[in-house]
Amino acid sequence: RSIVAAMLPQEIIRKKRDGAPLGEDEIRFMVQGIVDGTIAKAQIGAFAMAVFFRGLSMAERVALTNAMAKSGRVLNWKPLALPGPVLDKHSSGGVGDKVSLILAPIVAACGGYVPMISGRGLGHTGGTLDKLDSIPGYNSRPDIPSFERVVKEAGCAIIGQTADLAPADRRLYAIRDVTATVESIPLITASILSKKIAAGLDGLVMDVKFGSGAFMPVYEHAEALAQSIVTVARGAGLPSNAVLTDMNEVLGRTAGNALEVLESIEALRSGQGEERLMTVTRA
Ligand code: IUR
Repeated sequence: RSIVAAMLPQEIIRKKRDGAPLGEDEIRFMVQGIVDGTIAKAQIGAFAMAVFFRGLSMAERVALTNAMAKSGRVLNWKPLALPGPVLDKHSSGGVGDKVSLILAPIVAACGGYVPMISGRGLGHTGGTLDKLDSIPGYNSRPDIPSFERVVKEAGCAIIGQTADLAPADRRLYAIRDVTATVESIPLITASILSKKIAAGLDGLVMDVKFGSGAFMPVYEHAEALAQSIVTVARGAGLPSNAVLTDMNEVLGRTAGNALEVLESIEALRSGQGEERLMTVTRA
């Protein structure tokens, strides 16, 4: 406690600004201050910019991810005694990417359990949450007990980000958004994985998109993000793999929220979705 009390945000920002590695305790202190409001928005913005230019080592990324994951509620599936692994797939997003809608029910049919927490679209890409919200009456923000019940009974549930999972990420992301610090691989890694770890998963596959229909068009950047996510997830104790997929063309036959839901249902009913879409889903 005395060590924590002796820390100053400006000293930690200065250290990272000058390119020095941060300790786990310093990273935890920053995340704590982001959540409890004791660190000013200006300081959070400056910290994000220092990370943007200086980067974070894999060890620092693991520390940031773990601290953010523990900043709120962490789901625990053990008490439900599910007879299969708790699994998820996350995509960095791309035009026409409807893999989640097809994959979650398939994994459930194979005996896995998929508590999928999805996001909105970013830039010109569509988010799974936007697609589900095109279904009249679909409740994409149930309370946690309903979410757990549906995962247990149906084997999968896809919902939006809840207020109590990884609150540090919501605060940090809002500031990144207005300080030109979104495009940082260490910060993207911690943002995505903090939410996945808070969901209590046993395993994760990351689908990193590249090409004109993706948030990150350049292949080498997508590859670096995939490497970062897999390394940090494993470092944080979450078994993980990644695939890299080409989004220079729409994945599947349609782009547009309601159309993509229809295409996904059709692919599941017929077992004959568009070839590239089904190849990515199977991978
Ligand atoms: N999605 C996230 O959850 N976090 C990020 O930083 C980005 C996309 I970029």
